[in-house]
Amino acid sequence: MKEELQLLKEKAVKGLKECKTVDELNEFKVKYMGKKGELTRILRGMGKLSSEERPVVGQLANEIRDYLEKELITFTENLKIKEMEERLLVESIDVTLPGICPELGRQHPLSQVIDEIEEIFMGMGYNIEEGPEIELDHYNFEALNIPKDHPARDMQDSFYITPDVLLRTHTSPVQARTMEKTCPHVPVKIIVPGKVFRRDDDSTHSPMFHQVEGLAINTNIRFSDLKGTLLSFARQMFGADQKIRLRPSFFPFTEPSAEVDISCVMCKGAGCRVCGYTGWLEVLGAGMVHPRVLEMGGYNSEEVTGFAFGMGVERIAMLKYGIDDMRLLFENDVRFLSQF
Ligand code: 2U9
Repeated sequence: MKEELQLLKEKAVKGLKECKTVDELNEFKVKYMGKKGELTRILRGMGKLSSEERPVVGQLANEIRDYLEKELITFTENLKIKEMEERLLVESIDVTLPGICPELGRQHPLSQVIDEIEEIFMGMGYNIEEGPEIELDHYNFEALNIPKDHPARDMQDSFYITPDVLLRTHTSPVQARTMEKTCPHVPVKIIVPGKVFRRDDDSTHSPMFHQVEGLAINTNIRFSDLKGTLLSFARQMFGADQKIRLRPSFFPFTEPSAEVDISCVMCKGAGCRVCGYTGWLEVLGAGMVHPRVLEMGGYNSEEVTGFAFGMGVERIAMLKYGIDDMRLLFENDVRFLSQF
């Protein structure tokens, strides 16, 4: 058996030297030292040896196994280094080549406009509030003094889920909820951005669009505060030379109410196709908060007053970027979106 072991050692050393790859070394390990390997097979036969022979042969077999294991490690390390050197020669990297620039994504133009509006109002001390898109009839209409027979409350114009629950038609219910939450404290100075839903679908209307509405409540808030706030907003958003114009209007939740125009961003007021040759563009609705709405929010309308305003984000984005079809903002075509 000693001779058999010596022969095996010689054969194994020769076999080891013939290994040219790490894979071949792994095969070598299985062939000689694996569970069904040649060394293991010889060791299994040791049971037949006499008790004098067994320790001698056992020691020799252990020595051979240790020797082969050490050699295997050295060979494997050397081969790995050699393989790495060969690969580096073939796959060497030319660090002077220009890199491949990954295409960067960007914010959707509507998100950019919302962020910009938020920044402007935060600069004037407003907080940002958000609320549910699925809303109770109470907060969407009732708390805003919108009468039962108002066209917006018709099933044809709003997306009802049950008679009392609908997709909000404006972000105003968030203001109503904020008043309830904050009352009796003042001031309230919030803007509310978000998605709103109406049964409308053509080149200038989408069933889902975005609004930013604002609300300020305090002692002694006057119409002139509203005018000053909106002029400051228009100048920061559309340019320092902006003018605004207020025309009387009606909303159930404000009294008095106004439509707010800015001077045309295309012709600077001279008159063009975009502004219908008037020099003005309608971008906002606004007014003093109706005393009934203040009362429903918990405030005493004899002690505090407030103003509110609202704007459609899509309209602002279309004017700011010269986009002529609202649907482009919702098609997610990167050729369009990458321009902003
Ligand atoms: C409370 C009190 C008053 C919010 C207001 C408007 C005028 C308005 C439109 C602009 C374009 C909606 O997106 S649009 O179609 N909004 O004209 N919104 S005042 O008034 C409020 C809101 C909440 C508690």
